[in-house]
Amino acid sequence: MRRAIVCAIAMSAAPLLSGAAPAPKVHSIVIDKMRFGAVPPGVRVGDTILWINKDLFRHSATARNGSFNVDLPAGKSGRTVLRRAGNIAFYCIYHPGMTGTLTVGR
Ligand SMILES: [Cu+2]
Repeated sequence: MRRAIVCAIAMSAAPLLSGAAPAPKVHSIVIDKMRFGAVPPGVRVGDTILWINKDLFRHSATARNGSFNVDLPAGKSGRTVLRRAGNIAFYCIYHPGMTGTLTVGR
């Protein structure tokens, strides 16, 4: 019982002690004129990608490794929370010529 209490205290204090961990960020990638816009630098695990579709067409943001698949009707936006580090190639399932690569750091 005592051990459980100590453990709970240690866990609750952990975020205060690990001051180096940055807060998650939201990065935007704009889709316009049948292209994915610039992929932002400095994307890390835990961050969110906000996909903004400015086109009059439906698009998707679909990871080739299956880690996300966001449907993006015309003029709409959608979000992906990144859970794994690495290079993630993505494309649009409706227009396979639309491609990009996200680099996700730890
Ligand atoms: Cu598309």
